[in-house]
Amino acid sequence: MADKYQPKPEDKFTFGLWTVGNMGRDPFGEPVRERIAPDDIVRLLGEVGAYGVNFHDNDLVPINASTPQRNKIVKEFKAALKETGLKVPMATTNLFADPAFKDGAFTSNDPAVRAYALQKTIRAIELGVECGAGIYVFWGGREGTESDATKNPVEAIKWFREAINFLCEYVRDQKYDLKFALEPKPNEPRGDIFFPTVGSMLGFISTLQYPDMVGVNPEVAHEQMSGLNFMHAVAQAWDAGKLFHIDLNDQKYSRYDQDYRFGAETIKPAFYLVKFLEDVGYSGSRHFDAHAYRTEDAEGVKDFARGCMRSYLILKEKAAQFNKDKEIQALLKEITGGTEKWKWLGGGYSKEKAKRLLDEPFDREKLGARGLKYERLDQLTTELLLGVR
Ligand code: GLT
Ligand code: MN
Ligand code: MN
Repeated sequence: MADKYQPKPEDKFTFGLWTVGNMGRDPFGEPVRERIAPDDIVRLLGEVGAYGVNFHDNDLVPINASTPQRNKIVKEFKAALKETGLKVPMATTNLFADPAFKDGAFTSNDPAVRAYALQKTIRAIELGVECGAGIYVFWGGREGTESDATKNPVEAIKWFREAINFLCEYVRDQKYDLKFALEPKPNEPRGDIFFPTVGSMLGFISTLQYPDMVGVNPEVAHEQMSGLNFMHAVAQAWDAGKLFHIDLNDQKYSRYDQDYRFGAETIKPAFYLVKFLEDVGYSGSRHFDAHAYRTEDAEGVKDFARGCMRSYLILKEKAAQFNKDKEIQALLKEITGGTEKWKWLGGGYSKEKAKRLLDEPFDREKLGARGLKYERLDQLTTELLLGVR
């Protein structure tokens, strides 16, 4: 019998070259795994059943590669894409690894660094478009400070806006079919990073010259680092029409950026997230921005990648079960009932409605005395997830 959790292209599961290619280096230890060439990563992803592969410019082409070297690498990479049928839905720029970016890229205090960051991004956009990318991610990993003596945040926000506006214009000029997705993170590698949460990024987008071209790329771990509810952040992005991409992974709350396998740690929040994405019909990539534990060898990396996709599909199945569960649905109906009586108040303000509302007699004590049965509903959800329903 075919495995019902075998990923299919329509699941839109993607990984970055930097995720399965992660060599397991950390601030205290040297790499534990060999480097894998980009075309071999593509084959590895094809083997485990992914739909696509994403990259930073320098995941594919080393920062100091000559033009002939670049062309050779891209040719081999494209051949591997053709061979496996994998797509490149997203690309991005590495604006954080090189020492030139030690004080940020678009928000560096040095105007020459800001200009270089813009040039590097334009070149990386060219590379992404050449490989078929439709989404371009901006993760401002070093756009921040350790000491607030060093940078004026209002200036930094203006520089960042200028850069994004410039790049939007460039993309329009070239007539590329490309949208931008900005990825927030509260800290690490900087002490503080500007635009730390999905909410702050959404606020910033509305100040741009071409806000329709720009959305967000929320990452599970980045909101959880701040102790926030990721699904709520995603819901706000969705409501604003800004959920252009998503980075799935996991981690223990309020810690450093752990980038664990999706579903490795916070099963219940992961369930509500998958249920949300499936219920609303999110059609973008399900990108796993995570990497295998440092304990793993090459086989362990495949276990990691398969685990991300398998957990997503299991949680998707659980979400469908939740939506079909008679007892759960009856409780939900009860909880959200009573709308008929108050229908007249919907659809916006009118003088008449305000008057009618002010005349309405409310039984406050009765409202407060009603038990909501949320304990029951939550327990049923827990039991469903634990597989005893
Ligand atoms: C880096 C970071 C991620 C970003 C990637 C895109 S790179 O691994 O931790 O959250 O999404 O630049
Ligand atoms: Mn990410
Ligand atoms: Mn992360």
